[in-house]
Amino acid sequence: MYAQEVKSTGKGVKSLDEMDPQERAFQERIDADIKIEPKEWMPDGYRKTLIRQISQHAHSEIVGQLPEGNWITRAPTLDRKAILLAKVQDEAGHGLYLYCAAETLGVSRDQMTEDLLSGKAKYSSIFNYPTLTWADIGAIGWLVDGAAIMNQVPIQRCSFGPYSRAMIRVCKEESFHQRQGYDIMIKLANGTNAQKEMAQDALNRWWHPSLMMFGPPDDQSVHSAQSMAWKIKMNTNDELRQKFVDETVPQAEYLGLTVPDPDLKWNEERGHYDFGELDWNEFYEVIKGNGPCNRERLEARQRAWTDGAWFREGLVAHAEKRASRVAAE
Ligand code: FAQ
Repeated sequence: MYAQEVKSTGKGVKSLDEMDPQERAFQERIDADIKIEPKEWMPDGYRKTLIRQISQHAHSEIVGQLPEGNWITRAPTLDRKAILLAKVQDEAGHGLYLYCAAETLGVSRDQMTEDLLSGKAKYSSIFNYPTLTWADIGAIGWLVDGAAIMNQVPIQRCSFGPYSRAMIRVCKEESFHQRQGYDIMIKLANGTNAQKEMAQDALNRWWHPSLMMFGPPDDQSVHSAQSMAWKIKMNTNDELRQKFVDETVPQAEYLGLTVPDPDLKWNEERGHYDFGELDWNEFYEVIKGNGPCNRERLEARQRAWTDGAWFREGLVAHAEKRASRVAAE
């Protein structure tokens, strides 16, 4: 069996000529857009990269419930509360599909949970920022779900069957999330002066972290080249970031809000917006665990795990009792 560790650096991507026959046949299937299914042979590096990306993605959905969950009890109307509740529940569902997709690759749910709770596993940087006002709920739906869609729509076409199929449903739900967020922003931006200021303040705080969701600049991205060759990623981080800026700036203009970037300017020649350099030190600090809410988020997940122990134990006891009754019959 082919067991060479594929180094996931841009430079480490092998050409077809450098591959052994099994690996070459695998790559040719990917190049022909044939999906890879869990029980089929795959290079170790492909499996590892998928486990890393899908589990990080699942953790992001789970931890991502926390910033918005913080506002469920304080939503301004019953309708807003019902919508937010449904949205946060959708995120839990996304986490579960994704954990299942990762499990098909041989990693256990327990292992993934342990990695999250111990702080070993990464989850999206964006969820380490606080939700200070109701407008933040609008900004998250509009910008964070908007960025998530931009990233995940192409992954619907990725090479691994379970991940690509999970993305189809996830993207449908994310579209509703984005619309509900933008709807909150429309109401606030057209409300009183104080409401408009609150919307602007949320945009000011969430704009740059949302752009960082796409990952480091291409020249610092460790995994992009190999992940793109394997069609685990379909675009580079900078390509998707640019697409997001191009689509979102007109939406901010429609709201009458100002994107907090003095360097933002339409570039006629490129047919894209130019935008200012992001603070990548901030990004690396956040993913190292030093963002404004990293500790709080992890503690919330650890508490939920501990508090839920009685329920998990109850389920196991019930399943064991049932199994022994069936065996006795
Ligand atoms: N945060 O070489 P690359 C959502 C890490 S879901 C934290 O470019 P890659 C729904 C990266 O892991 C949001 N870490 O990495 C929702 C790697 O470290 P490692 C999540 C980041 O994997 C909405 C290192 O930096 N979406 O929002 C981040 O090729 C509202 C080098 O980076 C997904 O996970 C980051 N932002 O590209 C839920 C989508 N960026 O692992 C609730 C699938 C990079 O070597 C409420 N994932 N890193 O230790 C992907 O498309 C990719 O994994 C990227 C990163 C694009 C995120």
